[in-house]
Amino acid sequence: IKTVFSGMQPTSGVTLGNYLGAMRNFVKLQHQAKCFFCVVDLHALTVPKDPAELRKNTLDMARIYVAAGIDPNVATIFAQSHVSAHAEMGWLMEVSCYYGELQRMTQFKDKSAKNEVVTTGLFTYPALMAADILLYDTTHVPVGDDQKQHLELTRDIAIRLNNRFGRELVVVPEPYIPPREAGGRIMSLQDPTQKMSKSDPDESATIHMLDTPDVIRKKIKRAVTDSESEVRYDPEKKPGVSNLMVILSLCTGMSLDEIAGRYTGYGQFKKDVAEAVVTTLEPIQQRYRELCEPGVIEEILEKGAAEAEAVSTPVLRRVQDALGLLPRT
Ligand code: AQP
Repeated sequence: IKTVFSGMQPTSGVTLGNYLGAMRNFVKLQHQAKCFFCVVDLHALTVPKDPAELRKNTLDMARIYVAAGIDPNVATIFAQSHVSAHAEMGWLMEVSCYYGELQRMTQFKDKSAKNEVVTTGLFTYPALMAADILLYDTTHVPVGDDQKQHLELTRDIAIRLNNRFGRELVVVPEPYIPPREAGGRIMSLQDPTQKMSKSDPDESATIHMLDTPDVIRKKIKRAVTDSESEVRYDPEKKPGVSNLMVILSLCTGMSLDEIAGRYTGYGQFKKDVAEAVVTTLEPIQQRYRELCEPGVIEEILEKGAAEAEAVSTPVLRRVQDALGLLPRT
């Protein structure tokens, strides 16, 4: 692992799924590789947003990165729109991938069916995601399981460009996706066959990273399980219980086997899951509050943008040149 890039959209209500599936790995990887963690505000615009809210959520997402343990002196944290290479490279990726490829993206199918307004950007979003990744000569991309298809497209575009130009014009990135039992797909508390999602209209289905301890306890108490009483890992037959087991395992370090051997019913099990989540999120929430002091996160983003620009501009120039765009003299 040499270079890591990942991004999260600044939508309000970052979830426990975002944390366990992706952000937790960002924190680990920052000590193993050069890391770029982006607040992808341009991606957030694919679904129309209130401007003031988007600005606030962008700052909040960056605060949550730092609060979760990403050290801005070790990794680069920045806002996507602060580095114009992303938008420029985005266009170059749009002209390097095919309409049919974008049409096959299942996230577009899901989101366009749910949203009233379907923007062109929602359709071309995976091309911008490819740009984000390829701009840093990224070797590994830590994301949740739901991003697998988009990442596969990024790899296809990269391989196509390299074949066309007969050299390693861009680095072909590898996915870094945890298996399901390691948090790759945290499920909804109300419908454990669906992924936990920020945009779920059912509040009780999702744990947000900034939920209070009482709210977390209530949501886990109400989480859908099954009519048995056995705590056993079986995502097919017992999706609700298995999901809670994964959450407990990731929040405490206990293995799934240890957890299975510990309980004879769901009452104490759910209480322990709730306390483990509260204990995991409380210090993050405390640091988040400290980071709300004016100017603190803005300074981190300013420094991050300069670092990101220095790395991405030469890569953009390399791709522009290969595609035949005239350099400025
Ligand atoms: N349920 C999940 N389990 C594990 N990982 C998850 N991720 C999202 N949901 C889960 C991962 O978190 C990162 C956030 O990416 P994003 O901000 O682009 O959001 P998203 O992938 O569109 O998913 P969300 O957060 O649930 O938003 P909506 O509701 O808009 O779909 C990614 O690495 C993602 O894989």
